[in-house]
Amino acid sequence: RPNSIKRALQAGQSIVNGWLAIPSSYSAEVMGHSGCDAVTVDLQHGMIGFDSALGMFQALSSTPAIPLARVPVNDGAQIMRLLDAGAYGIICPMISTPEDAARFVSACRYPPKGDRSFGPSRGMLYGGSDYYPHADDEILTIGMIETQAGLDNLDAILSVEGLDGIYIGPNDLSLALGQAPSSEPTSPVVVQAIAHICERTSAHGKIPGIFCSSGEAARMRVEQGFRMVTPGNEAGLLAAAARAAVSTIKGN
Ligand code: 3PY
Ligand code: MG
Repeated sequence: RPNSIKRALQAGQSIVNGWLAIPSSYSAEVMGHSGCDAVTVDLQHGMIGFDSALGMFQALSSTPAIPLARVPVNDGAQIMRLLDAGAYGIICPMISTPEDAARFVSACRYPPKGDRSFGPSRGMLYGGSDYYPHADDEILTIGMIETQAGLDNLDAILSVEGLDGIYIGPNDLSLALGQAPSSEPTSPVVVQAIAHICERTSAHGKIPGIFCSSGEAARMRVEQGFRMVTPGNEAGLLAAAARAAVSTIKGN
């Protein structure tokens, strides 16, 4: 199965990447049918463990959205397990050095390109019986820039072969720059860092992505040049819609 978002991104298009924090295959299925091009199962800050993620990948398989996972940490064993479970791409937090990026990419690639161990049990059910010869090309590798070191080493990180793109974590990046955490930062130092990361990533021919907290914010990021954006996670969307509905009834 071709990775349609990788093709779209390679062709210069931008994609919408939904985000899941609720450990539910039903929520995953609903988000997968929402028009998102990809949906990320967040095992870092979402309330999700491996057993829940498995059912969520199965649910996403019944939708047009490409299933991605964010791992809690740059750990090869966890990355490989999620790929075996059918993730077609990994978003890895806290990439701060080119060594971090190389280790991350290596976990997503079979030898001789990397050190991914062989056993793509559900990967083959999702990707097809020809999974193995195509996996290295189809699996998307996205490293998160959200530390001062990541910012300092940005060009070296972007030079790592096999790294497809960058996702900015605006909350952690704000903290790293001495500001309060925010998904939509307004302090000039963070605004400038975000624009810089977007510009350098595009200059290296890689995919600039960023976590956002709403559709409106994500649309502004696309206009800024980002090509992989998130309209908030499903828990946030649920909370906002529920609040709006209740306040319509109560008139406050
Ligand atoms: C951040 O804002 O730091 C993130 O990782 C977004 O999920
Ligand atoms: Mg973060």
